[in-house]
Amino acid sequence: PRDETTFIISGMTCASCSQTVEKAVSQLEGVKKAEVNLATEKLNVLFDEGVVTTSAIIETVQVSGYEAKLAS
Ligand code: 9UX
Repeated sequence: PRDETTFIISGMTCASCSQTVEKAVSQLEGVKKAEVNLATEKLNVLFDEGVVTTSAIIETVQVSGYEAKLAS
């Protein structure tokens, strides 16, 4: 089953930051698509909820050096 979730990311100040976040999350098993909007500080992720969890995604962002939380 697929799910799509938006996260709010803080700490990104340049385009390279957003690429780091995108790449790290994209490489997680179960993630189909990860897209960062630097201007809105949002990360949109399409993933298989049977394989990866939102907390694993948040953790990956944190390990990359940024803060993440669920939007809404
Ligand atoms: Mo450039 Mo973004 O050092 O942290 S990657 S500002």
